[in-house]
Parts: sequence; structure tokens; C-alpha cells
Amino acid sequence: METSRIARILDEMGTLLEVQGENPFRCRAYHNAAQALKGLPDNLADMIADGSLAEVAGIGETMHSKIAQLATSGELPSYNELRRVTPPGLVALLRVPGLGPKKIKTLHDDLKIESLADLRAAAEAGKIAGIKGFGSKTEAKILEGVSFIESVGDRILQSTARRLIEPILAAVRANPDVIRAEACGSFRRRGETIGDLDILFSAKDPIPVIDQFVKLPDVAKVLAHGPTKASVRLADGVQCDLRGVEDDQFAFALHYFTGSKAHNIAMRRRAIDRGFKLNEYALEAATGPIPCKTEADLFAALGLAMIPPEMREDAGEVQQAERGEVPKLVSLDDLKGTFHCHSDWSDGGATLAEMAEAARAMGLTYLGIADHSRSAGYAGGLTIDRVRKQWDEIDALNETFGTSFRLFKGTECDILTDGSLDFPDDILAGFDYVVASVHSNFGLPREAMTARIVRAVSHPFVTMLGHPTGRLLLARDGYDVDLDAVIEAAAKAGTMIEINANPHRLDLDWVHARRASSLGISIVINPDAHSPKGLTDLDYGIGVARKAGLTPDQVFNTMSLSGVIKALKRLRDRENP
Ligand code: DGT
Ligand code: CA
Ligand code: CA
Ligand code: ZN
Repeated sequence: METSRIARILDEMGTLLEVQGENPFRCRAYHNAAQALKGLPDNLADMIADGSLAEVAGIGETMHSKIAQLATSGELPSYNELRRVTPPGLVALLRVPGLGPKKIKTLHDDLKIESLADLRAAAEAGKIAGIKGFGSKTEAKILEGVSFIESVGDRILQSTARRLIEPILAAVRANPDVIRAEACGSFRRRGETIGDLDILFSAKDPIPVIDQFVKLPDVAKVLAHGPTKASVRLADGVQCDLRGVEDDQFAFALHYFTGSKAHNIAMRRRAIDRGFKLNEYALEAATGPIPCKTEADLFAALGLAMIPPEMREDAGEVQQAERGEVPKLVSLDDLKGTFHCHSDWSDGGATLAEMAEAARAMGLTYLGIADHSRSAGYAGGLTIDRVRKQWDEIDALNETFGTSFRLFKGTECDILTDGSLDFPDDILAGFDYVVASVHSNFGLPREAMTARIVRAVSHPFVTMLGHPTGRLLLARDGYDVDLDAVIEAAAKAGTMIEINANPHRLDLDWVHARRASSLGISIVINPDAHSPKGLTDLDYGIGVARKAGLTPDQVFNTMSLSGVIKALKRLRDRENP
């Protein structure tokens, strides 16, 4: 069993024990061991064999034997037992904002609450407010949280989907019977969140491939198992659908199962208008079937340019393809650098030098640092004095880079409640660029929130707006704001807007990124990285930009280092008439 999988099981055991009310030290032991495993190099088997694993900080003797058992047999009876005795709905309660294991245990003990439905019923009946440590405010918040979770259903983040689907897709592709295999559905379209995973393959005989699939280690339950398709529930609770076709059907099936449903309907209508019939297996003309090896062939047969999967949302892409106007979408390789990254000067986990090194290793030629501003006490915001010291360190580092790479001095400056900024102008003027973000008073009424952000994006020293709505996918709605008014104000002021590429945020979303770009706003794809690894989130931002139909010239950080230096200077001159 892979190390990362063992770590997840130990984490889950820790959580299960917590909601069971187990002694906190025992629970922590599991979480700590999981954490320690994640940081290990990839030779777990050797470390078990020579006993060195037991010496790793965070892994004691007990954990060592559990890990060894999982690694060798893939099974751990105490894990299975724990899952058996914990009501499955109990862990789901952890998703409710403000409900930790301790509160969940209390609710379970006092009110027999074992599921979100139980929780809703108890809150609606006013039973929760009376429990010690809760109160009516908490009760109202819980109710709000339950409604939100119910509205998002069982969807998962793109990052979770990627982690789950990659090993499965690799296993399917590794099967010698498989000719081609692709992920389909919302995952391939790079949807904001993913409902279930879809995989398509072609083979002469699909049966052995399907048989192998339902036995993969990640499969917890087989929901359906037929000769050409199967559906399973993975250990994480996510559903995965697999379908097999013959290779001459592959292009049609790939297109169909990629969706979206609305795009498929538009395509089928177009086929009918031209006297064809289109379904998931074939394109039929009156004279017989039209063979297509690839999706591009299929689009061409219908008189269309190839439409990239990300754009297939029935948002005008078929008409664009008809006119031959499908944009040449931006890709990860086009990015020359990025902005809005944190270091250990505020709440990041790595030094400036480590962040720069990671960016260089990815082939980037500049990196914008943007640690938090002074009011952001919760996130280690910098005082003016610390800002000046950081500038010195950045200058010194830039000396060592020569002309091949550059760290930009920036700040993620809090937008205060009245829309003013968290640093005075003379300090703001000293940065190469300023990201302005809302981090407080999320509950302002719509009008006040809109005025607040409009004022900030109109400020002459603000270079770009950070995570414009503050939403956290599957966890929290954005604040109430008239985003169109904000976008118009940014366009007027010449202020950029970021696509925050953190998979929890994706903020701007693709619909508004398209709109902002159409008004001439320069879009900047920022990872909001708090560690070197966080820089790889840039790819999720590329997904949003591609869904928005953006080309490289519409994205600021596709510009070369020398171009960016000039552009940032020009923006500041705009700002200092
Ligand atoms: P999800 O899973 O909710 O994130 O979204 P999708 O798009 O992955 O949806 P899913 O898994 O139900 O189906 C995969 C694709 O199969 C979908 O994007 C389009 C196609 N499809 C499914 N059902 C229908 C249907 O009733 N009509 C048409 N035209 N296409 C369908
Ligand atoms: Ca799906
Ligand atoms: Ca599906
Ligand atoms: Zn932020």
C-alpha cells in the first residue's frame, strides 16, 4: 500500500477516535503519525524492514506496527472495526463549520445525533441551544452550515478528484488489453467541483479491464458491474464510473461522456440540423456511419473547429467553433511568473529564498511576494518596520539572481471595512505591486461591501484585487457583493483582478473572469501559495482561465520579466501623476 494512502487511513482513524470521544492524546498519535508519514522520502518498505521507521519523530512503536501491517497486508483489523462501530453520518458532521469532534461527541451523547439530518431536526426544534457550550447563536450557525452542506451535496474539489483519479487511470492504462483511456466528465472539463469520476477506455475485450477495475485497492464497494461498464464507490465515498468501448467508438464516447450535458444537447441538435444522427457511439449520415478517430475529427465532420474540453459548457462555444473563432487557450507553459505568494515572514511555511528556488525550479522567471499587512494579526501581518526589513532581504536576494530571475516586493494588503488600505500611501508606494484583499467583516451588507471593494480597486496604488468574493468551495459562500460593479470599477481604474488558483477558492470564477477580460481587465493567475508545493496550484488557475476562454495575451503573468517590470512601473506612474 502506498505511503500517502496509509497516512490517510491513520488520519481517518484519528478522526474516528475523536468523534468516539477517545482520549485526545491517543487521537493525536494517529494524526501525528500521518503527518510524519507525509514528510518521509519514498522508501517506506526499507524503513520498515530495517526498523528505522520507529525512530522517526511522531511514529512510536504502536504506530510502527500498524503502519507495517498496512504496508504489507493492506489491511488493519482495528481500522475496519473502528469504521464498523462509528455511525457513518457522524464523520460528516465534521464538515459543519464550528463543529469539532468534541461538540459532535456531546451532540451524539446528549441528543443521539448521528447524521446531518438528525442535526438539522434538532436545531430546528431548538434543542441544541439548551446544551451546555452551545447557545442560540451557535444553533443558528449550525443550521446555516447544514443548509450549505446540503446544497453542495457530495461534491469534491478538483484537487481531491485529481488525487483519486490519477492512480485509477494509470492502472487502467497499464492494463495490456487497453488501447486508449481518458478521464471524462466534469474532471476533464475542469469543473469547479466534481460530482463523480468518469473514465472511458477502448479495448477489443472490455471484460478483463472491468474485472481488474472493480478489484482495485481504492474500491470500497461495487455498485454495478456489467460487461462494458462498472460503477464503484471509492474508500473516500466518491463514486467512479468506468466504461469500455471499441476503439472506433472511442472519439464519440469520449466526446459524449466529457459533456457537459448541455453541450451534448447543442451538438446533437447541430447534427440533426445537418441531417446526421449523433449518439455516444457513432455519427451517422444518411449514407452510413462517418468514422472519426479523434474528437477533432468529430467536430470537423460537423463543420466545427476543435472545442477544448474546458469550454464545453454550452456557453457560446459551438457558435464560436462554427465561425472558426475558438481562442488559442492559455496553458501552464505560458506562465512566466506569478504573484500573491506568502513566505514565513507572515503565515507561509518557507523562506523567501526557498520560495524563489521553487519558482525557479518550475521554470518561472519572477515571483511576487505578498505577505499579509499589519492588521492581519491572525496571519502574522507585517508591521511597517518588518516590511522595510523584508525589502532589504528581497533586494539582497535579487542581487544574487542577476537578470535571470526576480522577486517582486509586494503585499497582500487588507481592505479595511471602509475600503481604505491597511498601509499608508508612502509605504504602498515602496512596493513593486499591491494585492488588495478582504479578510475581515465578511458580513457587511451588499451595498457597503460593494462600496468597500470599489473604493479599494480605485485606489491608485492597488495593482490587483485578491480573491474577489472570498468564497471557499464546498465550505463557505462568498461575501455578498455586486461583483459586476467591482469589475467595472477595476476596468475603469486599470486595476487587475486575480484568478486565485487555490483549489479551495478558484476566485474569480470562469464566468466572471471572462466578463472581466472582455472589459479589458488584465487577469493575473496567482497561486496564493503558502509553501513551495502551493505553487503547483497554478494549474488549477489555468483551468479557470481556459474555461473562461482566455488567450495568453489576456493573462498578465504570461509576460516576460522585462515586460512585467515595465508594466508595473507604468502602473505606478499612472498612480503618481
Ligand atoms: P458531475 O459528475 O456532476 O461533476 O458532472 P458530469 O458532467 O461529470 O456529469 P456525469 O458524471 O453525470 O456524466 C458525465 C457526462 O455524460 C456528462 O457530462 C454528459 C454525459 N451525460 C450524462 N447524462 C446525460 C444525458 O442525460 N444526456 C446527455 N446528452 N449527456 C449526458
Ligand atoms: Ca462526473
Ligand atoms: Ca458519472
Ligand atoms: Zn488572502
